[in-house]
Amino acid sequence: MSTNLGTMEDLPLEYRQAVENANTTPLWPLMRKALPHDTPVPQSKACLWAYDTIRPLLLRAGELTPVEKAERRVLILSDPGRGKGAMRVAGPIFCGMQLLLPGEKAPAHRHTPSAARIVVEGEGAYTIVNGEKCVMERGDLILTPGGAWHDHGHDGKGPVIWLDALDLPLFIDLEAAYSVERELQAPKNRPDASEVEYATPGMVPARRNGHARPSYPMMRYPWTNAEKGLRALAEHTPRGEPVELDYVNPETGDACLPTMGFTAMMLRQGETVKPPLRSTSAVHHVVEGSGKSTVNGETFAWKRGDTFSAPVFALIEHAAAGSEPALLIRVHDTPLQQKLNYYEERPRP
Ligand code: GTQ
Repeated sequence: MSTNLGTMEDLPLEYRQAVENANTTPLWPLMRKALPHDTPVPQSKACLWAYDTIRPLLLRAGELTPVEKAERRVLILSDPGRGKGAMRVAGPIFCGMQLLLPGEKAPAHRHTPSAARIVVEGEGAYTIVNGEKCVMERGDLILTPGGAWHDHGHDGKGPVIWLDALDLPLFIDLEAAYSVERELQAPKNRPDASEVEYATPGMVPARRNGHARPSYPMMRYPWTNAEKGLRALAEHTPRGEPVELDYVNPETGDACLPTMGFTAMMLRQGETVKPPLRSTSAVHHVVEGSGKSTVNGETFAWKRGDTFSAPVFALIEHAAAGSEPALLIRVHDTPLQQKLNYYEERPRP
C-alpha cells in the first residue's frame, strides 16, 4: 500500500498562509518525511576522515589558538549528509579530534552530555575524571560520563591527539546541553580503577550489605587489555565469525555509558567481515593495521588513525589488508535505542 499523500503545493496558497499564520502546519504532506515506509531514511552519509588530513589541520590549530582561548581544541568530524559545519558525525553521535600540546591544560568542567575518548597519538597526557587520574595511552578508551568533572593535561613531549565521542547532538535536541566550569582537580594519588578494583577479569570488589555498586566504576579501558582479549578470542574463533568485544560496566555487564556503546573488533588477515544491517549509527576508528570497508557501495581504504562513519541500516563489509590483522573500535548508539525499546538487526540482502 502506498498512498500518494500530495505536497504542500497541492493546497491553495491562501490556505497555506492561513495555517502558517495560525502557527500550524498540515501533517499529511510531511507524513512520509516523518514516517517513511518500512525503513528509516538516514540523513547521515558515510564518510572517511583520514588522519593524514586531520593531523596537520589540528597542529595548525595548535599554532593559531592557545588552549586557554579554545577551552577544548577540537576539529569536529562533520557529517557530510547534514550540510557544512554539522555538529555531529552520524545520527545522534558527535565526534571530534582533540589536540593537547606539552604543558597545556584543558580546564575542568562538567556537562550534561557523556563523552568518551580514544587516544590516537602521543604519550604523557591524562584526563582527570572526578579526581581519578586516567593516563592516556594509545588506543585507551576513557569515559567522562555526563555530570562528571573532567580536565585534561599533558606532561609529556610532542602533541597528544585523541578522538572524542559525545552524545551532544541528543542533548542539544533535548534542549538539555550545558556545562559548568571549576578550577582544576587535584587527582587522587593512586592508579585508575582498571589497575586497582578491576585489575582481574571476572572479579569485582566485595561489597558489604547496603553498599551500592557505583554506576560508573571504571573510567579507563586500557588498550593493552582490549588487544590481549581480541588476540585470545581470535585464536579460538572460526574464520568468518566476528572477533568483537563489548566495552561494559564491570559491575553490571551493561553498556558503560547510557547512550553510547563501544566495541573492539579484529579483522584477521584475508578475512571479510559482513555485519548484519543495524538500526544504529556507527563510527569506526582504526587503532592498528590497514584495510578497506564498503559502506552502502562506497569503498573507504583506511589505516591507523583513520575514522569512518556509517549511517543506520548501512550495508557494510570490512576487510583487513596486508599481513597483520586490523584492530578497530566501533562507537554506536545501541544503548540509547535499547532504552527506547528499539534496536533492530536485519539480514543482509
Ligand atoms: O573534552 O570535554 O570534543 O567538552 C567536545 C566538548 C570534547 C571535552 C569535545 C567537550 C570536550
